[in-house]
Amino acid sequence: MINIILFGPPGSGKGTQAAMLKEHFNLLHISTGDLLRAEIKNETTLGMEAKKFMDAGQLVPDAIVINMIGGTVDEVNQKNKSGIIFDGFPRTVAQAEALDNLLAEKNTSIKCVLSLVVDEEELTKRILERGKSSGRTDDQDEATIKKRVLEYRTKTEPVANYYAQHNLVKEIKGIGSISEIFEALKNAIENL
Ligand code: B4P
Repeated sequence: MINIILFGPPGSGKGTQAAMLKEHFNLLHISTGDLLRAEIKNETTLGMEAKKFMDAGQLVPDAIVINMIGGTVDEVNQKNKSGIIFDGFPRTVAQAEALDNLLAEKNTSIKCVLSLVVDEEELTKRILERGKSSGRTDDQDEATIKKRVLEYRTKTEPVANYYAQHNLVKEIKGIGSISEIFEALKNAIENL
């Protein structure tokens, strides 16, 4: 199985690129951001709890996210996919450890972490632009975006160090056209 983590700060293009890569490589796309937004839309207890954190630009607690991801991994066989592309997960070292355990139970593992590199000025610009039409409250003001980037620097960047110990991280320039970045990611996966 080709299991890949698409890694990077908020607004770096993880969701955009994962949608294209899943088609090209027949992968199951697991986006914790999308799963959480679906829970909010359906007004579930989990969604209502997660919303408080998301609106404040904070990460949702690990227990909620890890619990939510459990069953989704099984869909890879049910849907006859070649592997999984994780988008926006794991975002903490505790989530990375939980994912490793979950995959080990299925006799598989992460093959590569593709890390999109984008500077903060560009991230803020992209997220504010998306906020004009996305309806996402976490996209609409600069203070919340700054908080999200700070959460990334303090809690999520250590995840890259966790996987770097096993030599799994490859950095990809995340600035340029969407198709240029797709080509770079596609080549990296083909070279695995
Ligand atoms: P996510 O839904 O994961 O989203 P994101 O970080 O905002 O964006 P992404 O990197 O996917 O950017 P996109 O492609 O959309 O997270 C939202 C929130 O959910 C988090 O803040 C957190 O609260 C919570 N959450 C999610 N997962 C969690 C977890 N595991 N643990 C705890 N909490 C969790 O691109 C952004 C914009 O840029 C788009 O408008 C796009 O069109 C544009 N764009 C993309 N590529 C571009 C390019 N090359 N050039 C110009 N614009 C580009």
